[in-house]
Amino acid sequence: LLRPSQNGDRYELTTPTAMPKAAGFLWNQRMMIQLTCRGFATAQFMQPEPAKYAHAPNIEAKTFMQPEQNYYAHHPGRFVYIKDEESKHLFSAPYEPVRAPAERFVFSVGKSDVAWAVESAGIRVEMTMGLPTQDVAELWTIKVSNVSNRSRRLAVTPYFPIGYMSWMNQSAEWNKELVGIVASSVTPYQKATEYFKNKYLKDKTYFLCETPPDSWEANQTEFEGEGGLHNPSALQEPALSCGDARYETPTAAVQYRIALKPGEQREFRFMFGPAYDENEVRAMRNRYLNKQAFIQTAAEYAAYMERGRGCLRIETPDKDLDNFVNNWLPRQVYYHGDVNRLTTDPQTRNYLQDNMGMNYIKPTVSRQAFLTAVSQQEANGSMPDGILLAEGAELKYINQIPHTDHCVWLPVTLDVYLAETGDYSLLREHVRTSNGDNLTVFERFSRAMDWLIGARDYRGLSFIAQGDWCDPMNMVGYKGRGVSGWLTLATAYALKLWADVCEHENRHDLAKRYRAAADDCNAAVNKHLWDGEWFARGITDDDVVFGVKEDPEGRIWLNPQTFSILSGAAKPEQISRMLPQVDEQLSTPYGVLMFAPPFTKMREDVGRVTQKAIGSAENGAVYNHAGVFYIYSLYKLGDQQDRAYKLLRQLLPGPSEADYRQRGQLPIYVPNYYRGAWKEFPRTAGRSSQLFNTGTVSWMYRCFIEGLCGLRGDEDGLVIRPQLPSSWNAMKVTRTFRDATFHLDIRRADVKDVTVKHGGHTLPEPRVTNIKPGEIYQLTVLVPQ
Ligand code: CEZ
Repeated sequence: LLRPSQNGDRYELTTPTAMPKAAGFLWNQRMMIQLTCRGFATAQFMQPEPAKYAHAPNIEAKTFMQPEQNYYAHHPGRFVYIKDEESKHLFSAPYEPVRAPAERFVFSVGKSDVAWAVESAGIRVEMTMGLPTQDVAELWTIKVSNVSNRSRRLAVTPYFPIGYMSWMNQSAEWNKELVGIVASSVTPYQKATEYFKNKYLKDKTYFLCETPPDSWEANQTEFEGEGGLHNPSALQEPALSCGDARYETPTAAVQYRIALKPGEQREFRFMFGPAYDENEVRAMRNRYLNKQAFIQTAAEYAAYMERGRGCLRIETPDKDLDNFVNNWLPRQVYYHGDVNRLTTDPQTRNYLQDNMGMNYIKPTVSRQAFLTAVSQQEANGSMPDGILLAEGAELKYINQIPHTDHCVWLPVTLDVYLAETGDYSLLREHVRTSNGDNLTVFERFSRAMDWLIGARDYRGLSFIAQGDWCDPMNMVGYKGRGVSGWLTLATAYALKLWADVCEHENRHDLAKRYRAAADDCNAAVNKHLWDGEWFARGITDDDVVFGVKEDPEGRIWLNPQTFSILSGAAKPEQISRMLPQVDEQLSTPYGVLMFAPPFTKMREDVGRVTQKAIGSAENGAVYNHAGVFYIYSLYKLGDQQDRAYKLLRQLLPGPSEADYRQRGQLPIYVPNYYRGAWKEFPRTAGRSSQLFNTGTVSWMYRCFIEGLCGLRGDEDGLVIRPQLPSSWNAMKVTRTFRDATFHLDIRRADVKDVTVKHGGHTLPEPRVTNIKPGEIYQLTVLVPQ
């Protein structure tokens, strides 16, 4: 079904039907494309708002990226039909639209390309797609080989549907000079002011051929005829009709009639992408559409991916996990930090956490992100719902709904920046906001903390307004009174982290003040929200405590338990009650549920979250972001490595075939959720959302680095406290840290505490100081049995 390549940097899926939505993705700073094993594609590019160059066959709604996207015959994709002129046998690669069973099928996802090899009736088709590092375009190579022992005559017809571009104006035609189909459109709008915004949009889509085809078709309806996509009428003719589309749905189909002797092959190259005008198409063609440029571009792109390789290599008893941590997890972290989910207004908490991951890849990017974020701080110290990243960008979708947690993420993510770099100078940078205030980063963080302290009710609990971390929890506090237990705890955690920084900056007065406020938050939660065995989630506008024993739905929520551990609200005795409840009520074979039981109907004093499909997304899924917070808190406890490791492993599909099938996703990224409702709907439980935009990954990487491997920096050193699961006796780790390289040979031994040996000497404590850039440290690390 599924196999990793030698070093795990590719995964190969050998059937298009067992995991039909399994996909790979590539990106650069201007675009992203997700390709499924069956050949469907979802691509978007930034201009600067996200836009498409291949569309659905009808008007599409514009939203943020959605989970569990469905595919259908006319979904955008990249396909090639192969027809044997003698036998009339027709199939398509990779699999859609014909869906003819292949004798051999390999979908091979690499870090810097996506490829297929498909064989049917003695013909092999190999397709590979890569991206340029800077430009928006897809570079396709399609190789057709005769692997039978007789000569063959074939019609080879790449088919790249362009779809419904615009209700105002759309067309497509062959362009002889450019050697390709060029489709044109006008982005629809109503307001005259929009015209000026749209004027320079890339409203053309091109499909260029390196080799001129024998015929082509630019008209979708003509291509399909009465045969439909499974057997297009155009393929019954001796040639495509060389037609155009005039306010008709454009498509790009081109045909090569070729003869291949046994063992012979032909290679074709194509480009697909958006452009402003023909000059741009021409320039793109000249730049990329030849063999040499393809090779060069692929090498550049691979180097670009390599810059995201991260700071950790592990060798553990779990090879699949090693593959993921060494190859794929840093790549997904890099993606988040590199492109901010391809929006111009990332949610503030996402922006900060995605950049938190970047500390392990390129801390200068994280540093700049703090400056950008606080440059948009409100005068009252609060943070906006989204951070605007482009000129003229606006807060959209969810960012128009007031959420109250954004300030919390400042110290939480700064904690990683400081641990990774020791660069406290960031705090002394001056940042001016549009209201004219010119304050240091330190002052801005303090203001944010003051705002959090102030945004609490008479009980000392934090107002939730129309949401906290949980976006769709929009009706707990919309009347202005409801409070969030989780946010109160997260506030306490943030305040404590910030107090430590104040201490470091010799602001003992402030440290004291923020610690006292944190204690106050913790005390309020203990007083009002401890339910005997776990913490409740909040209190509604009408004073109803929820997330408690009496609740038949939404009885126990994970986040308050997690953050009570992080904030110190939960005493050891409380923790020992909570953890078994989490195990019992929230654990599934696919990870830990965000809460349980899921809601089956609208609860008007909780909100939209209760209306989501049972066990999907925030309605009681294995919502991995919440899961990984919990894992992090378990590692913080220091004596929970088995619970932590089990859950950490469950974030990833596999390694059993049954698990891969159930999740339906390749182990090359972590999705934002797996379906929950494990007890209610076991058939769909575990199913991946297939959405690789998720705050999970920066925390997951952190859990491997700080938790499992126990390698966390402090101001002038690296602390070493691995937390191996009890079933492991040893592991090897390579960690780069502050430009030095650490090779750690970690094993169990008869020691009382972690013991680190360097060059024959035992260090006085498990901590390396005086780290020299460029130096390689060989360490032996002994951990207690
Ligand atoms: O978005 C995520 C947010 O990006 O949901 C998380 C939240 O903490 C992240 O910041 C938990 O709510 O509005 C909706 O209902 C959406 O479902 C979003 O909540 C959700 C989507 O998964 C975004 O991809």
